[in-house]
Amino acid sequence: MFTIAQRYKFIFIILQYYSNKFFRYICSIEIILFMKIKTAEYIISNSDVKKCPEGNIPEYAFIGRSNVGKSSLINMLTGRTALAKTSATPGKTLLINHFLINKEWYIVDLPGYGYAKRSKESRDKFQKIITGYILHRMQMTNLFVLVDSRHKPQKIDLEFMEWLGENGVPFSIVFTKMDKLGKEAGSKNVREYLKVLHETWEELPPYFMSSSEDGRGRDEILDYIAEINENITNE
Ligand SMILES: Nc1nc2c(ncn2[C@@H]2O[C@H](COP(=O)(O)OP(=O)(O)O)[C@@H](O)[C@H]2O)c(=O)[nH]1
Ligand SMILES: [Mg+2]
Repeated sequence: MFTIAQRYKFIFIILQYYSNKFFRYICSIEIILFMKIKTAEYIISNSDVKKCPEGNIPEYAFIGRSNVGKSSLINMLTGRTALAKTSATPGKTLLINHFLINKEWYIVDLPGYGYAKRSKESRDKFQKIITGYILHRMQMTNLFVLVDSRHKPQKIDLEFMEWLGENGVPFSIVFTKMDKLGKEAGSKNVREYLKVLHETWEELPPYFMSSSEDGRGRDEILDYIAEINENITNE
């Protein structure tokens, strides 16, 4: 019925079809599992949410107590040593900083909270900026709440997370400075932290353990971002 040449051609077409499919599958795995930071650019700093960049590029915001290691984490994630300024004098800036990554998504560096020496005026301003951004910024796809892995759960962080939950804000936790504790002590602290969260949360938010010193958590956080980005584009 078919000549041998036709049979071979048929088999060849089938093989080509499946190898193409397989190739595309491998490529999509690569996108999801290995996010590479090709470009990281500082774009703008604002104290007014309305002046933040327009458009619908997804944003990943970072927040936590002053000195928790937020700037260091942003530098570690992007592989740029001085993208976000790291400093030993906390609590000074009340700005929303946008960094464009791979021309595809933003890292947003939010002001640190819980800085005791702030004036009432400064605290009110902080409140306005934070609620304005977190509750009304449509582009914010996830908020990373940073907590220092060395400390016991702090009231200010727990209350802040509760407020996020009440307002339906999608967030995850990053335990910072994991290198400062031994392996055992570090994971014990995290376990105890999660136990306290379980007292109020039925379902725990995603969490990551990181260190800006040794790069721990980098792949996990970037993959998490890549996965959300992928879901957004496929929607
Ligand atoms: N050992 C260690 N020190 C860190 C880490 N992250 C931040 N630090 C230090 O903690 C201090 C505050 O960090 P910074 O990134 O400026 O905190 P921010 O105020 O939250 O932006 C700096 O002295 C950093 O060098 C970390 O992962 N490991
Ligand atoms: Mg900082």
